Order: sequence, then structure tokens, then C-alpha cells
Amino acid sequence: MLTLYDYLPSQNAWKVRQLLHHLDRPYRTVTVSIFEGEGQRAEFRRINPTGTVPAIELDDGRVLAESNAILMYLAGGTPYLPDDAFGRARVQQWLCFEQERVESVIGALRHWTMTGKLARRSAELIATKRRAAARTLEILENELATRPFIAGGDYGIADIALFAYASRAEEADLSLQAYPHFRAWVARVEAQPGFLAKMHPYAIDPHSANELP
Ligand SMILES: N[C@@H](CCC(=O)N[C@@H](CS)C(=O)NCC(=O)O)C(=O)O
Repeated sequence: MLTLYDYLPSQNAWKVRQLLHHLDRPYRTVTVSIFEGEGQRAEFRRINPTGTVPAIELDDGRVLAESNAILMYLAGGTPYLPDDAFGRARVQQWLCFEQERVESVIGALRHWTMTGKLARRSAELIATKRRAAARTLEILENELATRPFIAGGDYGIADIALFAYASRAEEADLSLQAYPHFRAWVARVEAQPGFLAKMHPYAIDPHSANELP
């Protein structure tokens, strides 16, 4: 059975949980307490050299990390990933966008906001991230005005990846008021059969106020 190395408040890990849920694929969970430094232990860094979750381990012992790489692997041959080269490349385009402009921008602001770390960040860094976040939301707003899902007409892993942090922008004190097409897309994703509504606040982990190692 597939093993998921997980940490419940991680929205990167939620992406994988969401796809496994859609696929009705059984798996076992190993929790990695990232704020206690478990990710940086040698044992886990043999599974993922960066020490981050999510990662998966297959029955044959092969391991794979990076949330979006895991989505690409698990979605192969399923309705959540197109089977033509161009369609897959379009998905990859939005997976790259997600890592550069959503996870590291909205995701970072959300992490700092929800765990009390914002006060320890410089005003300049916060302003830079907030400007970048507004640009990200504006791009998504313009794109989602033209089609129902980010990589085309069908829901798939690009939507799952983007949804993980972009849909939580308000938890980073980013207003979604000016982005009606984006909000309509959030509602479309939430209306998908098998949508995994359960997400976990950092507050469930008393160690989450720690800086990551
Ligand atoms: N680009 C990676 C980012 C993974 C990541 O940063 N995961 C966080 C949790 S959301 C983590 O494990 N952080 C622990 C650390 O940085 O030591 C992915 O998409 O999987």
C-alpha cells in the first residue's frame, strides 16, 4: 500500500490527500512533525532530501517528493490529467505557476499570519509578498474569466494544486472581493464530487509557532 508522509496543516499535503480521495486509492499515513524538526532527520531526508512533506513511498520502495510531481505521477491515466502531450504541458504550466506565485507567496504569508510569525518578518518582505500575491490573484482572475478550470474545460490536478493555497488567501488577510471569477472557480472546485473539505489549521499543532529548522 502507498505511504503518504504527511503533516495535517500542510496544504501541499492536502493536494495529495485530495487526489488520493478522488481516486479512492487506499494509503497509510506517516506523520512528520515538521516544526519539531522531524523532517530534517537523516531518516526522513533519505525519503525527501529537502526534508519537506508531502512525499510518498510505493510498495516497491521507490520514493517521490514535491507535491506537484506526486500529483502528476498519481494522476497519470486518470481523468485528472489529460493524456495528450500538449494538455499535460498546459497542466505543467500551471503547476509551475503555483509553485512560483501561489505557494511561495500566498502560502508563505498564510503560514506567517496563522502562526504568529508575521510580526517577526520585515515590513519590506511582507510588502513584497503582498504585492506579488495581488499580482497572482489578478492573473488568476483574468484567466478564470475565460474558462471554467485553469488548464481548460475540465477539472484536474492543476486546479487541485492552485486551490490548496490560493483559495485560502483570506487566511493571509488578502481580500478576494475584487476577484469574482476567481471566487466562482473556488466554488466550482468545492462542488466537485469527492471534494475534500477537511483542512487543518496550524493551531492543532502546539509546535507550529516555532520557526522551521
Ligand atoms: N515545493 C514543495 C514544498 C513543500 C513544503 O515546503 N512543505 C512544508 C509543509 S507545507 C514543509 O514540509 N516544511 C518543512 C520545512 O521546510 O522544513 C512541495 O510542493 O511539496
